[in-house]
This record gives sequence, structure tokens and C-alpha cells, in this order.
Amino acid sequence: MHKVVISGTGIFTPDQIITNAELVASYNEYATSWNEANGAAIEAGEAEAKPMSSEAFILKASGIERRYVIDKSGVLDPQIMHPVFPERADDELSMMAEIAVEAAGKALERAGRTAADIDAVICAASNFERAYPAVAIEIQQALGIEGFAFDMNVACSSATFGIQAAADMIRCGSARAILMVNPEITSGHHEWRDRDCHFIFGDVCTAVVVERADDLASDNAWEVLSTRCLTLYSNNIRNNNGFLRRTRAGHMADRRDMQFYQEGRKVFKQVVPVVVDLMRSHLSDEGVEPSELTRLWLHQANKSMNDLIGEKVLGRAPSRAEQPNVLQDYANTSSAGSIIAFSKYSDDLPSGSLGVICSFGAGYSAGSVIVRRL
Ligand code: CO8
Repeated sequence: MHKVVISGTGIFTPDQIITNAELVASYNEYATSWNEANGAAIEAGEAEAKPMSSEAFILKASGIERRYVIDKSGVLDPQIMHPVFPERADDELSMMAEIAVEAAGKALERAGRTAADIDAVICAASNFERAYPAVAIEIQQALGIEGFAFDMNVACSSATFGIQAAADMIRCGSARAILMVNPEITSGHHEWRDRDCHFIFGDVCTAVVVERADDLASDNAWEVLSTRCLTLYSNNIRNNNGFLRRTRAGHMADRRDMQFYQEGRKVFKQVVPVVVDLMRSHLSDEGVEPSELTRLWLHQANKSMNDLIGEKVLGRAPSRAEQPNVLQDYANTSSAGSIIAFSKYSDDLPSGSLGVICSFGAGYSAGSVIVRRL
């Protein structure tokens, strides 16, 4: 079995930002005009008035202050309320591939590698802009990588599951170095017209180079000591869009369930114990005491959720340095969140430092990766 390391990470961050103030102003304008247009039905008890959103609620409930998006104007236009992307021809690079190539270039540079050193590409994300050909194969071609590539989707846990898949292949020798990317264009499958969740998501792409530990070219490599993944079926986070849509009556309707929807409270309550159990049992089985951990890089969905998980895993409240948050700036970027935290907050740690990258979300799904700095 070969020793496996994470030798480089990279982030593509869109250049457009939506603040909570901008988001709430546009949502409230949309809700006000919807209520006016549907006044008679609301009065007759046939429709429910849309409630107003508030900046204070968003900050208190989630810790999110702003989010990056690829197209701000469509999302904020009360007549549109979703991003508007020009259609691309089949021979143009797709959007997911484009942002993955950007992030991959940074990860390869940090790893001291080029495309010629990579044997495989895994594109792990929470939604794909098409069914096939795999976006991963397009990324492979765009970067000039020889070998193989495939897509995988475990929602917010995609990156840790992707690291486990890569690490297992490298351990066994079916690949020497793998590029794992997480292009998350969440704005496209998010419901910006729903007050309960309109603040949650942002766009980003992360990339991770996972490789055999021999002949490293990176000065910031982290050994992957162990990985563990867990899934438990739940309908509490769901999106019903898919290829069977046109087979059903009323398929063209603008249905709420064609975008992200969730029972946020239930998710919070049910996922926290699952993640804590996974992390604690994983650490215990690997003989690592929580007190030995220098850092936790958690999935970035909700600040209170992360605070609670960190406290239950460490047995005390973690400091901001021990458990860095990026969600105030990025919001929930699905699978990319824990990798953004790892990428931005790992260079400062000395050799021998131990940490856990952990993601969790729809499925339910949770993944834990114990790493040690070389
Ligand atoms: N403004 C003002 N008031 C509001 C707003 C708002 N925007 N939204 C809700 N309220 C009101 C509610 O109506 C409610 O009022 P009342 O008490 O009168 O009934 C009150 O505020 C409290 O509402 P909630 O109970 O909903 O509020 P919570 O405190 O539970 O906070 C959260 C809501 C932030 C959503 C919280 O429950 C949470 O974060 N839960 C965890 C959710 C989570 O982590 N989900 C993960 C999903 S991501 C994932 O797995 C990947 C999926 C694929 C990606 C999809 C990309 C699009």
C-alpha cells in the first residue's frame, strides 16, 4: 500500500459579491410585488402572502454576511431571481469545466505538478450541468491529462468522498496522482425566491491534488492518514429536477421542488449527532485523541452548527484559529466549503500538526479525512 498525501489545493472565486443587504432588498421587492399581484387570492385565503426577509435574521441564523456568485444581476433582478448565463455551444468549454480548470491550475502549481503528472480527474459536486459526457472528462481534456476521469455526486460531502476515492486508488496503485475538483455553481439550482433559504448558497470551485507520497514536489503536503464516509437516507434536503421531468404531467411548471429545498431545522438537529459520532469514532479507531488535533476544517453551512460540532468533538469550545470559518464571506458552497477552509487555513501549521477535514449534507452524507502535515 502506498502512502497518500494532499500536495496542493486551489480555489476559483467568482468576482461578483452579493451582500445580505442587497439580497434582502431584492427579495423583499420581489415578495412585495408578488403579494400585490396575488392580493385577491391572498385575501380569499387561496394563497399565502410571501413574508419579508431580514438581514438581522440571516446573520443570526447562519453567520453568513455575503456570497460570491457568477452572475449577480439575474439573481438580484426581482423579475428574474436566478442567474442568467449565455448558452454555450457543445464545442465550447462548459461552465463547470471552466471554473474547475481555473482552480486546478492553482492546485497543480501549489503541488509543484503539471498535467503530465496527473493520472486521473474526479469531478465531485452537488449538481451537474448535464448528464453526460462527464464534466470530469472535459476537464481532463482541457488540461491535457492522460488517463481517466469520472463525475460523482454526494451533495455537500462530495469533496471528502472524492478524497477517499482518490486516496484508495492511489493506495492500491491504480493511479499515482489524482486531481479532485468541486465546481459548485449552486446559484443555478438554488431557490432565490424562498425567504427561508435564499441566503444560504454561493458559487465557487475548489481543487485538490492527491498523490503518492514518493518524490513530492510540494512544500505544503499533508499525509492522508485515514478517511471514513457515511450515508443515511433522508428527504430533508432534496432537489427533484432530473431527466424524468419531461415524462410527467405538468413538467414545464415552475415547481418549487425543481430547486434546492430543505427542512432546515430537522437537518440541523439530525446531522449534528451523525457528524459528531462519525468524527469521534473515526479518531478513536485511528488512535487519535481529539486533544491532539490542531485544526478542524468543517463543511461551511451554518456557524452555530459548526460551533456545536466542534465543541462536541473537542469537548470544549474551539477557538476561531482551531476551527476557521469562511462562510461569512462565501456562504454555503456545498462540497467546496471544507476545502476552502483547508486551503486558506493550513499553511501556517508546523510539520506534525494533525487535523480533520469534514463535510456533511444532503443524503444525508458525511465524510471525515484525518490529515497530518509532513
Ligand atoms: N428573514 C426573516 N425571518 C426568517 C427568514 C428570513 N430570511 N427565514 C426564516 N425566517 C423565520 C421563519 O419563518 C421562522 O419564523 P417563526 O419562528 O415565526 O416560525 C423563524 O425565522 C425561524 O426559522 P427557521 O426555524 O427556519 O430558522 P433556523 O434557526 O432553523 O435557521 C437555517 C434556518 C439557517 C436554514 C438553519 O436551520 C440551518 O442552517 N440548518 C442546517 C441546514 C443545512 O446545513 N443544510 C445543508 C444543506 S446543503 C447540502 O447538503 C448540499 C445540497 C446541495 C447544494 C444545493 C445548492 C443550491
